[in-house]
Amino acid sequence: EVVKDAGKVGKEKHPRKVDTWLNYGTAGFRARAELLDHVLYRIGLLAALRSKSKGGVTIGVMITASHNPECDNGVKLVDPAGEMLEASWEKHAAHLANVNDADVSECLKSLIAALAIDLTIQPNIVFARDTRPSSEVLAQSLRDGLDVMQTHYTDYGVLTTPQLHYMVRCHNTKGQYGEATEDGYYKKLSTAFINLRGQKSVSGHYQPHICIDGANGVGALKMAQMMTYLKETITVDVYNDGKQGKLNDQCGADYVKIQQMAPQGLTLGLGMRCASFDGDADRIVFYYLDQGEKFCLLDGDKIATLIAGYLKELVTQSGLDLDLGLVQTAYANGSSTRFINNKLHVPVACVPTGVKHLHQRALQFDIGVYFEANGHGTVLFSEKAEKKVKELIIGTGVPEDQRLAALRLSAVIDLINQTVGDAVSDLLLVETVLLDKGWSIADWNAAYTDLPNRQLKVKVKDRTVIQTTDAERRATAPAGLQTEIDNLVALYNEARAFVRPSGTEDIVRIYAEADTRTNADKLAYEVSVQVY
Ligand code: 16G
Ligand code: ZN
Repeated sequence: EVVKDAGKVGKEKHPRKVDTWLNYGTAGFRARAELLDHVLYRIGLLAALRSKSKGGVTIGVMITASHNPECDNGVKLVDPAGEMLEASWEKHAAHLANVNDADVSECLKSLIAALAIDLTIQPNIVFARDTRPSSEVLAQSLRDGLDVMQTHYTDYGVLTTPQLHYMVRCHNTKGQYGEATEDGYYKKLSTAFINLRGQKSVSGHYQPHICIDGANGVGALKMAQMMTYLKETITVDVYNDGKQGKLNDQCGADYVKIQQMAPQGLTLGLGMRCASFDGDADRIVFYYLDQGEKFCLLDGDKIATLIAGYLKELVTQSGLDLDLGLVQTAYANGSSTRFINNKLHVPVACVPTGVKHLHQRALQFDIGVYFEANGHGTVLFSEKAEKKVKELIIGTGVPEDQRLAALRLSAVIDLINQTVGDAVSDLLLVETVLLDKGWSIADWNAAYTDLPNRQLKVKVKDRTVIQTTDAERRATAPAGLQTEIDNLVALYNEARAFVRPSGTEDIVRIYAEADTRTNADKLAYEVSVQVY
């Protein structure tokens, strides 16, 4: 019955008006908002099945297109522990989203049969949306799908993506991870943060003041809310708060990272320490002007090294036997990888682009730090790590400095959003480390010097002809391309370059780094010519 209704309601209220094939890509479905009405409806149906297939645990749905322009939108499913949808379900999602209206019921039926889903199980869903004008209407389409499937759901309204991931995890751990409300989220993070600041007074070069570019999105709103919980610990000025500018327009973390310059709407002056969020606040990058007024960017690699270095010190002080590792992608600056290997002595793994790949790999360490250079990242603490930290805190005869280190580790566990990268949570952790070290942003930046780098994108007829291996660092097709790249790279010092098809846009991306700005730019251009 339900399945039949699903097809009927879809046809009547949410027909598929286009025949563009939409893919469940690296970060779910993403397209121009007007193409997504039927997709949201059908995702409602699929989310219900996903929850049923997991015995009725809570599944999340987030409506956002992150750093994409305001006219785009998107949707992704969040699995029970707050992680990305299991890869095998991506093709089910794509199939259901793209069949003709007449075939929706059939598609559902075959999924139910193939996956042996028990239809009597009550599905549970939580969902939220970003601030895009189109998000509200799309949320209604989603609700229609959930209603047809007689789903029990909580609509959180406007949230950041990481807040929604947090809610999913809270629901499925019976409050152990935190309280499944916005207030619960702010309280959990702010308590840990205030606790970590403890009696420490501001010293050295650290200044407890930061300017945030909110990308004219949800992050600006939620950061302002978080501020009301932070007491007198730090002061934050929020720019690009959405009152004037357009979402992600000449601002936000993606813009700042790619353009390597300050966003519109925030006039960067000497002595200012700034950070940009992206449109759904799951990425953050930092920047400032040095004494020569040169723009300096501290991206995901810099954040990763700061945090990994700090955690390594705490683990060492605690005396705990825990293996700490860091996960990066091909985009990680060569200098950062060298620094991690040679100075931090922390093992580094490299995986293909996309949070799901980094997250999976980070789970293999006792403490896994992962960051994409674009500013998306977090820290994962294994059950073993959390248990050992707890035991040390309550243990008898534990030397005071070891116990203190364990207490700090325990607060970091609460401060970091372990479900996914979270700009607000990452910001608070960075503030914690800088205070502890008495560092200015310039002190932090001095750890190593980034190699100049350039990213380009090229529109090609068919981007799928480019295939890669070795975590996207080498091309296996078309034939001869990698040899050309190798020959070009060999002409420069400290150089590296790769090409890969984008997982979110119909383009090919090129990355190059080399000893000088001019050489990085030149190499990127020369490689791009090979791709045409
Ligand atoms: C998505 C990914 C991000 C990745 C980017 C690459 C998630 C939540 N987000 O935004 O991690 O860096 O795609 O895009 O997985 P690209 O394939 O177009 O370069
Ligand atoms: Zn994002």
